[in-house]
Amino acid sequence: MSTTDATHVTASYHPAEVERKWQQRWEEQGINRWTAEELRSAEKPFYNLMMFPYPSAEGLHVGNIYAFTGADIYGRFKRLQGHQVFQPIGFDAFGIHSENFALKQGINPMELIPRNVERFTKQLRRGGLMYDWSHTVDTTHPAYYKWTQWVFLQLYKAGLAEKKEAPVNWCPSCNTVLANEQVVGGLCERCDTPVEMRFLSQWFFKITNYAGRLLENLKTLDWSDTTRKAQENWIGRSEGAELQFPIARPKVADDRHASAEIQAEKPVIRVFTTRPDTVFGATYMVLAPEHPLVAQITTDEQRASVDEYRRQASAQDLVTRKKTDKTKTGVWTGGYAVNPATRQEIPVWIADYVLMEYGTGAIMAVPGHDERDFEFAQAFGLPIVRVVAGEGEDADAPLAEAYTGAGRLVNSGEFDGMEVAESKRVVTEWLAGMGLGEQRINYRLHDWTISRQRYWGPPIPILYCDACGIVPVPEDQLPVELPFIADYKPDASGISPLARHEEWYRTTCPSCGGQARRETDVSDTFLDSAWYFLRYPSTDHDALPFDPQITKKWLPVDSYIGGNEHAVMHLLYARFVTMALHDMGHIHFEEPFTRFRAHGLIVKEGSKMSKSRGNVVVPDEYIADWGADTIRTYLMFLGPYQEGGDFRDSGISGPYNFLSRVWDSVLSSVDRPLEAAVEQKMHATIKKVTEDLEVLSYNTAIAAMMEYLNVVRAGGRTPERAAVEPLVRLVAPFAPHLAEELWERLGHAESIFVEARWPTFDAEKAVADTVEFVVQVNGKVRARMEMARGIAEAEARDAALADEHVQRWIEGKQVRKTIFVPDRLLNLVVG
Ligand code: ANZ
Ligand code: ZN
Repeated sequence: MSTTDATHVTASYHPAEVERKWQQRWEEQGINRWTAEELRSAEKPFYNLMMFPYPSAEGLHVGNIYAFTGADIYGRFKRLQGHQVFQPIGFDAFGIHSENFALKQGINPMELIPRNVERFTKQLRRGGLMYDWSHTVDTTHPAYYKWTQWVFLQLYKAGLAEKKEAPVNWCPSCNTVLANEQVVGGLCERCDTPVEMRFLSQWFFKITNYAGRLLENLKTLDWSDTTRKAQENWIGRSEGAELQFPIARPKVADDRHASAEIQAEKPVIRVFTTRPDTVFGATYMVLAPEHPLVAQITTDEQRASVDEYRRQASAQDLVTRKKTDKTKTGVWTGGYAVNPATRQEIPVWIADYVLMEYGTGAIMAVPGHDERDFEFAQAFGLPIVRVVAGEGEDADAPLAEAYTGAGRLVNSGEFDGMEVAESKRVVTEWLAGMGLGEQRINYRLHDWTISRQRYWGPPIPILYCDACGIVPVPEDQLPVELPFIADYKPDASGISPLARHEEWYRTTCPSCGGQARRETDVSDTFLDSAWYFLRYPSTDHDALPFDPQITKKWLPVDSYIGGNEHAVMHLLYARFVTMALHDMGHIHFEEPFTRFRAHGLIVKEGSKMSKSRGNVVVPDEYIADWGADTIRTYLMFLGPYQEGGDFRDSGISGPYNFLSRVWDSVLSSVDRPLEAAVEQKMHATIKKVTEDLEVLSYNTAIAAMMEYLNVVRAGGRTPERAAVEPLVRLVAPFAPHLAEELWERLGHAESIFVEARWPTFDAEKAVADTVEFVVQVNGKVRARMEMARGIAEAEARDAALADEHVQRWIEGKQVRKTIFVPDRLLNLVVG
C-alpha cells in the first residue's frame, strides 16, 4: 500500500530534497561528531542516551523510531540551549533475540547480524537522528566484548561472580535457561513452550549483596515513577527475623556416624518470618521440597511419598511454583522440630508453596494468622491456634479464616497483651537471648544468572584446570574470541554449542601450564548492555574500557530514555554493575542514569503491532513518502510521549500541513515590527514549548506551535520575520531538516544546531492580558469567558450576567451570593 497522497506536496516544500541535502551536510561537516579532544574539553557536557536496539529483525519498526525520536528531540533541545550534547547509538546485537532470528532465517548469526546492523544503520540515518556515528558500539565486536569480559573478571575478582548449582527455568524448545522475567504464565516468553525446572551449574553475579543500596538509592534518582516502583517491588525488601527450630528426632537411616555428628551439631531448621510475634502459633513447619534437610528429616516410612512429591514439584517451572492461589499440596516428612517458644514438638512437612530461593527455603507455619498456612492446615487437619486478638476479640474467639489484622498477643505466655507492632521486636530479642533468633532483612531479589548455554554471546572468560581449579583468563589475553562454528544450534542436551569444539576449548592453564578447558557457556546479553554507556564516549581508546578523564567529564548519563519493559532487568543490572565498578575504584559515581524516562508504546489502529497480525508499521515507506520531519512530528503528536499513541495513516497530513505552513510562512515573511498580539503570543508560545520539552510533553508543544502559527497567519496576514524566526528554532528539534533549510534561507551560514540558541521569552510579555474565566451557576460550569486579567469581582459578575448562556440558567431567579477566585472562577449562587 502506498501512502502517497498527491495533495500533500506543496509547490515549494520538498522534504525529500531538503532532507537529503541536510543529512549529507551533517555528515560532511561532522555536525554531530565529537573528536576525542572535543570530548575531553567540553564545557557543558550533556550525555543524551537512549536504549540501543537489538538488530534482531529485518529492520527497525516504527516503535523504535518513536522511542529514538523522542530522545533525539530532547537532545536537540538541550543542544540549542547551549549544551554540548553527546548522543550515541549502537547495537545490542548478541543474545537470544538475535540468535533466534538467525535460527529462523537459517543463517549463521555471525554472517547475518552484521547485515542487520548495516540495514538498521541506514534506517537510523534516514530518520534525522543526531547521532555521533564515530562513537557507535556493536556488542558482538571483539573490540567491545573484550571489555565485557573484562567487566566479568572485575566482578569475579571482587568476589561478586560465583559458580553454583542452582534450579533454573529451562525452556525445552529454545534449549536454554530463562530468567524468571522471561517466563510468562509458566510459558517461555519467546516460544510459549511450558518451562521446566532444571538444576545446572551456573555462573551467578551476587547482585543480592547490593539489594539494600539498590533500593535506597532509588530515592535519589529522577526516574519515571512506574520504573522506580517496578524496581522497588522487584528488590522486595521484607523486615523480619530469622528463627531457629531445633530438629526433634533426626533420623538418618543408613549412616550411624552421620547421625551422631548431626546430633552433636544440634541441627536446626532456619526460617525467615515477617511475623516473629506469632511464633507461639507455629503449629507445624514446611520445607521447600528441594531443601537440603529433607533427606535427613524424612523417616523411612515416609520416604517413598516424600520422594514422589519432590519429583512432581521439580517438574514445575519456577513461576508456577510461585503462584500463591493454587490448591495447597504437601507431604509429611515423618519428622518433628521443636517450637522454640512453646517448646512443643511440631511436625515438619514439605510443600511446594514454600520456595527454596526465598528466605531460607523453610517456614514456621502459623495457620491462625497466615492465609496460605490456614488453607494448608485445613486441608491436612493440622492444629490452628490463635495468638493475636483484634479489638474486642478474646483468646478463644474462633477463627473462620486467618486473622491478619492488628491486635494484641494471646496464648503467647509472658507476651500476652502486648501490641503486635511492639512484640515483633520483643519476641525476636527474647529468642535471640536463647541463641535461637535474630533480626533480619530479606530481599526478594535473586542473584543474576549469567551463564547461557547458547552460541551467540561473549564466552565467559574462565578456564578450568585439573590442578588449579577455576582460573580467570588473564586480562592481557582478552578477548576470548567467539569462534565461527557451523553447528551453532542449541540442542536438548543443555550443553553449550561451544562444548562440541574441543579444538576451541582445550587450552593451557596460564597458571601451571597444564591442560585446561575453557568455559563453554557464554554470558547473558544483559551483561553487554549493563555497561555500554561507559564505552560510548571512549570508543577511541583501545587500551582501556573507558578513559578516566572522559568518563569523569561525561558520566553519569544526564538523560536516558527507553522502554519500561526494561524496568527491572536492564536498568537494575546496569545500576548493579556501575555500583560494583564504583566500589572497585574504576569510576567516580555509583548511579549510571541521573534521569530516566520511560516512553509509551505505539499501537496500530488500536491493536498491538505484531508480525502475525500483519500490522507492523515499517517506517521507511512513510519516510520516503512524507519525509522524516513529518513522520517525527506526527509520531510526537500522537499522544503524550510517555503514554504512547495510535498510528493511523489518516493522521499524517495534519503535521505535514503544519510543517508546510511553517515553510510558507518563513519564506513569505517580511521585515516589519511585531504586532502586539503576535508578540504576546510569541512569548507565551516560547514559554510553553520550553516548559513542555523539558518534561517531554511533545504533543502539547506541537499544539502550541500550531496555535501560534494560526495567530501569526490569522485572516491570511503576512507574517513578520521576527514572528517566524523564533518558530524555526522552536520547531528545529522536531523537524531538524526543515529548520536547517529555513535557517539557511533566513541568511545564516552555519547549521542552526551549531549557531542558533533556543529562543528566550519575556515572562511578563508571555502573560496574556485576558484570562479565561470559568463561570458556574450553583457550582455547575455554564460558560467560559475571556475577561481582562485582574478584573474585579463586581465587573466580572456584570460581565457574566450579561452573557446569554449564563442568563439561561438564572432566569427568574435571584443571585444570592457570588464566589470569586481572581483570574479563574466565578460561581453564581442563585435560588
Ligand atoms: C510466619 C508467618 C506468620 C508469616 C504470619 C506470615 C504471616 P514476605 O512479606 O513476602 O517477605 N515465607 C518465608 N519464606 C518463604 C518461602 N521460602 N516460601 C514461601 N513462603 C515463605 O513474606 C514473608 C513470609 O512469607 C514469612 O513470614 C513466611 O511466613 C513466608 F502470620 O512466617 B511468615
Ligand atoms: Zn593450572
